[in-house]
Amino acid sequence: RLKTTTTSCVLNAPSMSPLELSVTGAQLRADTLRIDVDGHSISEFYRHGINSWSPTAWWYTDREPWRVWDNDERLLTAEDPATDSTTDHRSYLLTAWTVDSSTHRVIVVGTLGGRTGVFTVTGQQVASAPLDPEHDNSELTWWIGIGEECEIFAAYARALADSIPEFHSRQDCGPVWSSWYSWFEEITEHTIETEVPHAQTAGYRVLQIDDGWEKTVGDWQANTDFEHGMDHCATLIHNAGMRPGLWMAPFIARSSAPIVREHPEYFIHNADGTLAHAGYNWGEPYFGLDTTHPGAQQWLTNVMKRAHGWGFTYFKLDFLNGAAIPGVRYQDCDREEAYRQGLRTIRQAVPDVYIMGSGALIGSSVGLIDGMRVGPDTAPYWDNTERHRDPSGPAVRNALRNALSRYWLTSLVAPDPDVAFVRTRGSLLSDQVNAVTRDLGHVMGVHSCSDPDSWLTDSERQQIREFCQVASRSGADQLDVQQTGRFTFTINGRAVDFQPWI
Ligand code: 9PG
Repeated sequence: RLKTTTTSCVLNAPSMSPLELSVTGAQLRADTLRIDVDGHSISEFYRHGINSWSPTAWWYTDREPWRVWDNDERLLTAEDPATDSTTDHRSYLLTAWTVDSSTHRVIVVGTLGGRTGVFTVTGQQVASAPLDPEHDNSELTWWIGIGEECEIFAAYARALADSIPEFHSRQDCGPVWSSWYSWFEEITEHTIETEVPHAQTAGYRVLQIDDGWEKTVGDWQANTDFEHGMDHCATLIHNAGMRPGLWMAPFIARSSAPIVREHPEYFIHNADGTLAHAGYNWGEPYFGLDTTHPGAQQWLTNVMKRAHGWGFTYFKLDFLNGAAIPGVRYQDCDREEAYRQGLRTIRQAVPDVYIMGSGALIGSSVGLIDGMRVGPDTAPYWDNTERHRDPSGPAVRNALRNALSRYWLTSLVAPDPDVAFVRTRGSLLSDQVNAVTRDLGHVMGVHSCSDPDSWLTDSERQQIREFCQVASRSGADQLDVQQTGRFTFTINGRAVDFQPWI
């Protein structure tokens, strides 16, 4: 029985010793954990998604689950069979619930150590199981604490960092210009050449080439739109004093990619021997790399070393969850361990680069990557009415809600809320919402933008310079950001309230 002045729960775990709950948290080892709430019922709770894009928000037990709107193709990419349910409220890695809304006291329960629990929450009970019960039947380490919301989430984050031996503190990389949210796949060598001098003048530190440069997803060589090769672009960016950045998705390959034909054994299979679909994008299914296969590991190493050899030192590694899908692998290990093995292979191949993970499994990436996308794609529009209420659909609103709901990750990785906007050309966003996207960058501490210089007015150009200048400050000059509540902050003393936008 867990008792505080305002709440009382019954904790159920084998061989459990009495627990003292506090903000420092209690730890226990068990294969599953069940908390029966007794004396109050859980109404508001924290739903945390499995990967960068998965729906994450404070939600209510008396509503339908907060999940990817019925869209089977997107479900595979932005969710996971273990964390999605049409009927149950599921949360990955941790959950929390409010025990006293007047004092903002919450209970947080989570798993530690890179192996992850999935929670099922009802009004009366929080029950949990390992993410991959088939392969993972040894005990997990559970953490539970109670306290003021921001403090208790921060305490859990500290415990998580301490529990991962290979944990490296987050590094920062300065403001990033990305080609995605303006040109999408319509990029050429010329697009990049044109942007380089302007990005340099604006004060960007990284110029990142997104999807559209490769032959195909799975064939990581320059296509004919980059006729002088990727080393040419990297050199240009480098000579302009910026860090060359490249988008890749090395844990997946489109079904039509040559590597799938040549080495189907490098990919995760179904029990019947067919290749397992990791998701759909680019108009066809894609497969997930079996990162436990020695041949696949060598291929991955070669792919990363080659891109590094071109001169890229910042990698946006996307669709990472492809390596963690359920299925048959060369080595019979749990899927999170396979995923971490893949990240370690990359780290060993290219040790000193900045890695920004996207589509990343949140808990299993901690300690192995520098930056992490913490929400679905943003877009130059506010909401995604075409996808009804899908919280994983591209839109500023979805990106903002997800990112702020994961603010607690700040001490573990650089949490990327996706690009901020300044431009009014090629956008449906108002100046006011544009300013909100920049404040979001400031509070998360990760600044990126995709506005091409040629689309900007003179005053917008000036705003970009200011954004980059603030993002480049270090030490005592850095913005002073304080979280004052769930969605409220001060930025250098200026109060910023995101609640009305959530
Ligand atoms: C390039 C893009 C950009 C973008 C990434 C990622 O859930 N989904 O189906 C889904 C599809 C695409 C996607 C994200 C989610 O976009 O987030 O920044 O790099 O790939 O193709």
